[in-house]
Amino acid sequence: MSTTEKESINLKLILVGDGHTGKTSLINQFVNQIFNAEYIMSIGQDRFIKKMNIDSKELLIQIWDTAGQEQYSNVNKIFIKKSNICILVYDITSEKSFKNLPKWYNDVLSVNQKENLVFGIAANKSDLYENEEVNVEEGKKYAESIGAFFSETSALNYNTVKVLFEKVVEEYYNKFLKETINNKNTNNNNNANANNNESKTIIIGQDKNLNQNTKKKCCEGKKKCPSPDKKNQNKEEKN
Ligand SMILES: Nc1nc2c(ncn2[C@@H]2O[C@H](COP(=O)(O)OP(=O)(O)O)[C@@H](O)[C@H]2O)c(=O)[nH]1
Ligand SMILES: [Mg+2]
Repeated sequence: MSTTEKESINLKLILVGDGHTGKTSLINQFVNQIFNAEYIMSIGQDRFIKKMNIDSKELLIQIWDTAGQEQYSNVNKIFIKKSNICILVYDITSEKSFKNLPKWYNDVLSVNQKENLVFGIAANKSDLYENEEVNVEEGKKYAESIGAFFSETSALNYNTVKVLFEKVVEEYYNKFLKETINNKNTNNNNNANANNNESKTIIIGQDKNLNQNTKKKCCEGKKKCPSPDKKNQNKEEKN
């Protein structure tokens, strides 16, 4: 890829879990670096955007907040379906919120069976450890069982929240994007007519098409494509 070419990568991330576990607070801390001790009821979904940089690439993370009491709402389902990353949130002071995680996990899988869906688990309210009802080892064990990244968070503490979001995004990037982007870069480097000022957005979810484009060769997919030198050589041999 040309060094002047701008590239934005859009990723969709959703937080699910029981009400009061701290989903809205985690997002608020990550996006705005603030914590509000009052409970602000989330109505439907709210969408937030956060820019991140990985591998000198700019990622635009769309973060969707959901309302716990609307577990089965169609709106929730639409956003779950579109997401690339899902963070399951429980409150370490509420055993019930932890026990409900498998239900949330299965709900997500029932609408989003994408192979490339990354899961994270936030064991939130870690600052309230005196009132802990769920041992951290239990949380880790469950995360391991579903192949999710596990993180203890406190919505009061930016660093803990940053680690959670960054790790899941990095995991998605390394697993599902890095290779596609590198292939695309090689392809672009070989394209002598590349427009250096082009600005491109990769919409995740269409990356299958993107792969197909990068695979296309000059002979439209024919396996053996003689290089120009070889073609000339053949001509000369005939003459
Ligand atoms: N001590 C503490 N309180 C939190 C934390 N996260 C959220 N809260 C509080 O828990 C309540 C519910 O948080 P909220 O973000 O609205 O939960 P949601 O329903 O999952 O979106 C609010 O009063 C928050 O201030 C946390 O990490 N530590
Ligand atoms: Mg909320």
